[in-house]
Amino acid sequence: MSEPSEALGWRSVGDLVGHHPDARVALIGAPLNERSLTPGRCDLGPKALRGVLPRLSTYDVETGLELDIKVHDAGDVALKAVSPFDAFEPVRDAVAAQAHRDLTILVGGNNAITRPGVHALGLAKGLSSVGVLTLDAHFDLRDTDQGLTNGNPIQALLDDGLDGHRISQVGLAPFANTRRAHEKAEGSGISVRTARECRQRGLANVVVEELERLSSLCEVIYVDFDIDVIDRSQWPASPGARPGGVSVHDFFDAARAIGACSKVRAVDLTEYDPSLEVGDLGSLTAGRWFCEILAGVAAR
Ligand SMILES: [Mn+2]
Repeated sequence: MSEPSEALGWRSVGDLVGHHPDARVALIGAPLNERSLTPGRCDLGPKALRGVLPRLSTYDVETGLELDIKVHDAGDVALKAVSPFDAFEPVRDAVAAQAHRDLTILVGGNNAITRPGVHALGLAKGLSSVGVLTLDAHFDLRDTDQGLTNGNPIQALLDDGLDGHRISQVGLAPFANTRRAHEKAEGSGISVRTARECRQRGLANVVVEELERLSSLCEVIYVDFDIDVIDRSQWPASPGARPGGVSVHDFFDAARAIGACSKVRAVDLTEYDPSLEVGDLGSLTAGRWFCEILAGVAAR
């Protein structure tokens, strides 16, 4: 049996994305690939995400939802051979240019796009108005003295003055982080939720608790989906994913809950490397993530 497609007359999520200046949601590609700790091709992520959308229907058989949210495609930020340091302003400004919408979806690229994305939300009322939630197997709290990489966006944000109490980190994996990073996180007030806790209590439950906590402290929330939080068997297309990560089912539920939170004004998808793709698993997972985010926005 073949998969349905546009050619068979189905309305796809790809049909929702285009030049729609008045849309509630914007899509921006941020193909940043420099200074990844494990060299790869995260720059291919935006193209792969856009390319899979025609294979996704707008209809959710589980809830009866018909996705009808237009998405303004703001294109890609030009980041070829650009360092995370030099990417800061163009990524920040690209996100800020869409910040009047309900939500901006920033598709990486490596995790170094998160810092400028957060700063974009802080331009209006300062960094202290912004909360940050990460779904990530890693703390991303490596030192910044050797420069910005995909391993230190959260450390860089702390250095910028973001109060750790306004940061929630969900999905931390064992034997993938250092004691030093853990102690830094706890010492700076970051709320730390491990992969085991997410498995035992439900990732979406943990995420909703953290969204509520951040909502009480912040005016707007930025969410970083470092896709290596997903179990490697279900998500091979990222250098950092490990066995024992969260399940895709839980990841999708969490994405919908995050999309539904009206304080969430920008989300990113990072560390998706299509060159590691196995059987379209990565692109279809990224595409479903996009659908779940939109389904959440539809429920606002
Ligand atoms: Mn990360």
